Amino acid sequence: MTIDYAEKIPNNVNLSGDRTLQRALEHWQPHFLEWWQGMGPTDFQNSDVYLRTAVSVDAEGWAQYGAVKMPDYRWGIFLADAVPDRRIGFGDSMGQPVWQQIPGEYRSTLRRLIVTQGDTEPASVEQQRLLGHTCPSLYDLRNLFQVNVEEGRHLWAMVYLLHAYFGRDGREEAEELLARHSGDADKPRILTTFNEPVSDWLSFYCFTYFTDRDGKYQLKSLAESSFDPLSRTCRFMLTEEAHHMFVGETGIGRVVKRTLEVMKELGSDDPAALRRAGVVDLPLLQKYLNFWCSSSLDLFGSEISSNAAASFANGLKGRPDEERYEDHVLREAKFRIESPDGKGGLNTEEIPMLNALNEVMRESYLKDCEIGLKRWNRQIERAGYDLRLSLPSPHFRRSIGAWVGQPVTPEGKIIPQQEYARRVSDWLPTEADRAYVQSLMQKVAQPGKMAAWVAAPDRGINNLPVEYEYVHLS
Ligand code: BYC
Ligand code: FE
Ligand code: FE
Repeated sequence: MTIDYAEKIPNNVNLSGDRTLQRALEHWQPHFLEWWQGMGPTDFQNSDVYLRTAVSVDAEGWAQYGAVKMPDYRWGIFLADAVPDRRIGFGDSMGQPVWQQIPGEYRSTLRRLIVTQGDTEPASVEQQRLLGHTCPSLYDLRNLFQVNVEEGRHLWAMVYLLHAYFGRDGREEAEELLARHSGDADKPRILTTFNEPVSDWLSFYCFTYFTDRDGKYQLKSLAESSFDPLSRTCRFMLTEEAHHMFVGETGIGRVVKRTLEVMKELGSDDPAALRRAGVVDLPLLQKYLNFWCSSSLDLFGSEISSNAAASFANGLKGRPDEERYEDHVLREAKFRIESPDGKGGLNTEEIPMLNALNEVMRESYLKDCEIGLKRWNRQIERAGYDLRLSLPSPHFRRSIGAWVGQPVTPEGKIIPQQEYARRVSDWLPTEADRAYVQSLMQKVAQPGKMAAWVAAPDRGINNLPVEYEYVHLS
């Protein structure tokens, strides 16, 4: 189904047929644009950026590429095509027809899920707003802006649901999505990771690798929802999400590649020598991986969660790729879970699977995270070095759930608090590490040129050469 671009708000939901909704969204639109100008990428608003814009929701040929000034980006409302006779795929009402309207008893829970999802999208744009000034290349600058405009569109996607299905409450929530700000002392964003600054490009690559991947998993689980408009909205958002994670995976891969080149030139893997040479030594990269992975693991919520149990049983939020599983009701299933006993040991308990669904999802997320690690480690192995990058244990540095404040190593070993305090600077970026990374962040803006700490990508965007002028600065 193609998208109607003639309308003020591009859409494929026949907005012109629903005057009330159209008016509500047209009222919100200038607030969004004000937010974009005030809280979105600083400067660059008059630059021509080679962006992709969704023009259809068909899996093939859904996007069009061309030079666009960001404020002119056609943000709009696009739902994946309806699946005829779609049935509820999990929970206690499995097999019944999906809902086109929200059952009254689930209204507040669904609103909370949609608001939480919606809150992350503009939060990420705010976190990344200064990065343009230190871009390592025009290719990267374009990718940053591509991610930013699409997160802006994901906000539109959730605002559409709030306006269309939640009446006045929904309109108020939509305004609040523009009023909370990442890192704000009084009105912060809802979830932890979205209040962390993303002030250098190494963090940006890690964020798009780990945090956008949480987005993938949460969107997949909401795509299973019995509330069909939510499902269709999330299914289309997932099409855009793949590129965000691509930016992260290839970004980190390019950092590794460049560091290995310099290691070879110097004939050394000494971090001090590598820092003098102006690249990211691999132990430093490992600290950034530890930081962003552990932060993103918090986004799955507590290991034991009655919210997750109720959302699943009621058909609001499923597991990612629900069809992979055999049991879709989970009234009998159990899950063994480990928690710290407070004395340096572990408690193992068996809990109802329904209550463990956040943990189940976190586990599948971590498996997905391994894919990039394998690629980067292959690069290191081929270069003849023994070091291997790894993911931290899900018990390391948690700020949500059973492991909060526990002294656990990245390998998952519980150690005495004092030892933890002594060794934590080996595992997480220190002030000095961050200052060093910041010192590498110098803007490179000639077509085809790359900053010295990152290798060029293997190929450009949409079959264009890497040297293409992806952003025409004005
Ligand atoms: N930070 O039972 P619990 C994306 C709260 S990323 C702060 O443990 P539950 C994107 C929780 O809200 C995807 N608070 O967890 C990526 C609850 O509070 P209330 C975002 C947290 O409810 C990059 C209390 O703790 N989408 O799209 O089962 C760029 C107890 O909750 C945190 C979604 O998250 C935290 N980390 O699950 C751009 C999907 N964790 O209600 C975009 C929608 C938990 O008692 N959200 N809490 O006040 C959800 O499905 C669930 O809200 C969560 C939490 C998975 C986040
Ligand atoms: Fe998003
Ligand atoms: Fe994303």
